[in-house]
Amino acid sequence: MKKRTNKNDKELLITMYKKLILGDPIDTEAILCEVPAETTESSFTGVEKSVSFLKDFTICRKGLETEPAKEYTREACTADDPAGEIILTRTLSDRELVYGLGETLRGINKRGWIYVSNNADDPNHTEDKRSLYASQNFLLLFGDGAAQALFVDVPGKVTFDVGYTDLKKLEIRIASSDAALYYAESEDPLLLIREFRSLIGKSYQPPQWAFGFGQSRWGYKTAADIREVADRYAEADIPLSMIYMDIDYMDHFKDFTIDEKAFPDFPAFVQEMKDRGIRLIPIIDAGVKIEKGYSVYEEGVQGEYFCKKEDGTDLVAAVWPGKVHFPDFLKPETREWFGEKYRFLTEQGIEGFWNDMNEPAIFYTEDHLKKVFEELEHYKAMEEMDIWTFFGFQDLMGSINNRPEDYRTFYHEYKGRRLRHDLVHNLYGYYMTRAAGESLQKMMPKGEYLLFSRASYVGMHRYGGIWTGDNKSWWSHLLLNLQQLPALNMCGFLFCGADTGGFGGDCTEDLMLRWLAISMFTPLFRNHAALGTRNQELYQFAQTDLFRNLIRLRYALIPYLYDTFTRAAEENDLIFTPLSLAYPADERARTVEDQLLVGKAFMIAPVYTQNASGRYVYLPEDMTLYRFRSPEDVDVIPLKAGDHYVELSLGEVGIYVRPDYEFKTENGVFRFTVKA
Ligand code: MIG
Repeated sequence: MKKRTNKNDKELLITMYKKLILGDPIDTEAILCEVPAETTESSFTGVEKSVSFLKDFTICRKGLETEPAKEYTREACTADDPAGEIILTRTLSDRELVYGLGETLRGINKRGWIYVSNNADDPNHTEDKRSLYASQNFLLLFGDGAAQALFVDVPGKVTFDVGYTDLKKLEIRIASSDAALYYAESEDPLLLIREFRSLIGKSYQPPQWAFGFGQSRWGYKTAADIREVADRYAEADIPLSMIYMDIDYMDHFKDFTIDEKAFPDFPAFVQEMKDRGIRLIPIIDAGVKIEKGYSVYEEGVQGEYFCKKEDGTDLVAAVWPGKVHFPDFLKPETREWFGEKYRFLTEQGIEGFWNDMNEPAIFYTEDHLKKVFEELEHYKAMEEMDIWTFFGFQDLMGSINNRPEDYRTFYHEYKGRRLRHDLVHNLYGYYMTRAAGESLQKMMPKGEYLLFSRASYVGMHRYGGIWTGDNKSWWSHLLLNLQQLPALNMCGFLFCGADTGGFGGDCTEDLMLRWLAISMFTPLFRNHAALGTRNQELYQFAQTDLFRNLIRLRYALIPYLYDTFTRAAEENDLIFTPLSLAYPADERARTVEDQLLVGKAFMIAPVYTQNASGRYVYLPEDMTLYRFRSPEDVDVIPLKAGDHYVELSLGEVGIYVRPDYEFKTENGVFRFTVKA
């Protein structure tokens, strides 16, 4: 891709992607450069249309007859009013594969389900769900003729029906009459990914120490709790580079405060841990506690940094601290102000953060709660509830949090427009993390910081990574962990990982052993668990030797993973490549959903079922299996292309080195070099 500069000094790209603008879309800044819009079919209304360069798609735009108002609050643009909607449809051939969509549920191939981009705080990642915490609207269709890529750059709700309603149809429903669409086609699907990545800008890369192993748990309350974790890892002789601090460290869950009783001399404690090779990584939540005298709140009100309601007053919602205001991260002034707040912690020696609850999660809004109480009066007065009344009552109580209606009651200021929240909902976590990233870059000596977020949108990948949120200690979530990686990479999210061992639910020793054997390959490598679940620090389990050796294996892999990461960031490449993309001529490779290439040198095929002695592995070419029990204890097994049953007991990790590569150990570090 070539670049040239126009008179405004904005980079104009000569790219294979073409842009279609419908109506007056919101500029999300997902795409960094100005892609010339080749066709501006701006105002077709209510008619089906095939636009020449969106080859196989039919577009139907149901919009307003008039030009969109600058005040972008019209009801016609809501998800519930079909007057403002764009529908893209396309037939899927039997042989086509549909990849992408970033952080979503189900397999690498997205066919056969419906996905809704609508960032959601939902801790139950079951197969029937449609939304997770992220919206990454990039689709790749390939495997039958030329490959096609489509990016739907719309920050509100977008529904991707990928063969859900009709197995052979793709239908994309945009809940707005305004959209920016980017489309390209090529014989080479990997080229489409690289080109897309060059449009959205270089991925965030953390410092190398962030590739170490981290221990986290919601519920470490005091310095003593954290010291105990460090001590017990040291006693077990298991390497540890980070301990995460969850909301417990704050004073009443207030951002940029520390509970001084629990952490009497925080800077000294940070230093003490750093001297032991452990960095502390605190959490930051989106909501700012409403409390007289709390400087962040006072400044936020004064500076008009918070999201406002229709009547111009600040929205009052509730999250962990109780009542909060939400910073309007879409305003540059708010971002600068909030980003600068991280200094409170960096000045005490902190070098990394995780941003949470930034969908944003809302336990309830003050306004809605009032209505609930009013309605309760009505129920209270009843002699008896019939069953439908009872269900209504249950609903009233059970759906207080994260209500779509609440997301329509507050506004953002963005590029001279007032935007109702639901129309830009999926940008909130992105812009919170952008606020943090832009400031941290300035605060850190080398410009290097660790930062990742729960909610995201394409574009956020330039400022931080992501973790995939509240998974469970379920075997199915092992496979999900692996299957989410390629699509995250496609959207620029290279620094990513899942809560190892599972966040919710109780983790067993065998689950943890198998999970580590997967997540040791992911850039973000963190054991995290929810309050109230069984303790799952690695020293809690009996077979300490196995755990130690798995973590030692990770550390031996770090130089390779870091180099692979750096190259992927520089060359807009994937770290995790599905076999279908790496071996396009191989019929079997098309459907492999539980193996991945990691960088260029090797493949992984981990065990993800309980009580298995190993698993079937498909080799698209001859490979050498290195079956590790520790960095020093390894079986070397040359394998021919084809199917193999590979024995892998608990604590064993298989690395399948590709024929052009050679594996060596140098001073305890693994090297995979191209054969001479
Ligand atoms: O409502 O801070 O996903 O990692 O431990 C739960 C407590 C809030 C959700 C995060 C999780 C974190 C938890 N948070």
